[in-house]
Amino acid sequence: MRKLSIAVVALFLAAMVATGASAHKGQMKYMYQFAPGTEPDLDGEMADWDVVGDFYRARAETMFNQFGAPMDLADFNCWTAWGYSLSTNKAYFAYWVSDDMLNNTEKWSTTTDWDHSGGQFRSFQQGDEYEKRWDCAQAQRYDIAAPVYSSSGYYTKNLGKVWAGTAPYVEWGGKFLKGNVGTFEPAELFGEVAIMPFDDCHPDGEAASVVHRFKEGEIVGVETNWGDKDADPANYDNAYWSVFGGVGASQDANQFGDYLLAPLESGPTATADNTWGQVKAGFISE
Ligand SMILES: [Ca+2]
Ligand SMILES: [Ca+2]
Ligand SMILES: [Ca+2]
Ligand SMILES: [Ca+2]
Repeated sequence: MRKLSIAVVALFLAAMVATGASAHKGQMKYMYQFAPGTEPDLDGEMADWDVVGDFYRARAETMFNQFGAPMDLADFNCWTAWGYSLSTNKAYFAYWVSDDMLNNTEKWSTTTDWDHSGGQFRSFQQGDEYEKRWDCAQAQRYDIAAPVYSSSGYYTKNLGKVWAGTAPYVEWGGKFLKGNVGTFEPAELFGEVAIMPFDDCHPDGEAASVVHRFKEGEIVGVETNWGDKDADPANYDNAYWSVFGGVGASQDANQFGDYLLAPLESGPTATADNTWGQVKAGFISE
């Protein structure tokens, strides 16, 4: 096991060097690798995420709040998980949310920096032309309300490049598991989203943009936020939850956390003596 741990650390450091990782927020997490043909169906059914174990999930219990409200799982509860596929070259984001009162202003604000370049990516204040070109270009902010239809008029949205926030660049499935939106009653929902990754998202569309190519073992930058608004849809109830705790992540990719793109659970790395499960144990014990 000691030998395994050393091998794992070597892999880990190689990935860090390869991506030029800067200091990001929080503790590294892992994106599940879907084997070709096993990518989730975007049908709103959760079952195809059963293979994505707890190791890959972020849960409300470990999220950070930028404001004052204490953790209360009856007020807000969730899990999120990220996956990717080398076959489809898409990122997959799944979430279960339980909320004592769901408004149609509530959503995931999900930010992505696939090549881990870091840096400011919105609100440059250098004029409209500059903003049009560079807003959400080198990192992206997606607002994901689905299956809720947002009061702002979307299920999914890219805040800087409208085209990049809709199908086929962002596709989703989802449904309510309990209750509904706007009823002042407890509600639960599930959603699953597929995102085409960009290193440069251009105002002229996909042909003018640079698509990111996922590589196993690379580290990408991501942050995921949910502001809980209950009685008053215009106000957060002192609750703005994030997976990594990066303040200002909506415009600064240096405030994201890190996800390592995991190897297949049952791929070439999985032999009798060296399964990814043991690798994960190595990470934990080291
Ligand atoms: Ca599904
Ligand atoms: Ca709540
Ligand atoms: Ca709420
Ligand atoms: Ca970037």
